[in-house]
Amino acid sequence: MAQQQARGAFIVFEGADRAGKSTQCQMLVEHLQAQGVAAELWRFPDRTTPIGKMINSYLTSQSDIDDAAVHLLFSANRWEKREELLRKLHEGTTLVVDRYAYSGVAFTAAKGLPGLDRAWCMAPDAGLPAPDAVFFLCLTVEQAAARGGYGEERYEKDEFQRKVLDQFHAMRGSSWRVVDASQSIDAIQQQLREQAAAVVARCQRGTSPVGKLWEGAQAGAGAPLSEINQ
Ligand code: DGP
Repeated sequence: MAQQQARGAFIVFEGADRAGKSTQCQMLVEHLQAQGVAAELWRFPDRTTPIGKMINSYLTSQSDIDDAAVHLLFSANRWEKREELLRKLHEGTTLVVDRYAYSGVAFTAAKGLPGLDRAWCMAPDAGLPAPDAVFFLCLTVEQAAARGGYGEERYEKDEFQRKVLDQFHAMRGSSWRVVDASQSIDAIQQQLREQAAAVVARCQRGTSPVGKLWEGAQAGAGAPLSEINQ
């Protein structure tokens, strides 16, 4: 069997709004860098690109975009970063990514609109690079609300967040590591560092090529799209 090259790890953080993803991502990247691991923090949506600017305008309610169309924009925002993402991984840089296609599926499927079921939501992201691990920061809507409630953006409402959480849980696959986000920041970070170290080491050994969404056990425990529908 041909020897794979050592590469960076692709680690995605997911969770509902206010679970602490951004704080934990930042801390993890700083920790990895301090350990001598080349690491970068990315986030989706990337609001800096032309597509990302349209998404930002939608999220901040400056514009209304059809639900199917905006779903495709979020996905396009990931596709437009695909080449750079793969290049970085193959150059040996570990990417810690704040949200990815799982948010894409969860937030649109949670709308419960006719025709936009989970299978439809998953289709545009099929073939994107699959993360080596998904760190899911698990927090109930009540716990999130106790942190000071949600902000002003379009999706930041209790009832909707509850539906988003249900969608996330339905997508949990074998690459997911669920972390109780109600613990202290340091306790959560400690667990994430241990998990990340194992993933980074595996990718450095060069035995694990970058997978593709939604192949294998990346989502829905590997169930075919037809079985994940709804
Ligand atoms: P953030 O910048 O992480 O706070 O995300 C902004 C909001 O956009 C947040 O409510 C989650 C939502 N979101 C993130 N990714 C997607 C996506 O791919 N599709 C949809 N519909 N919403 C998303």
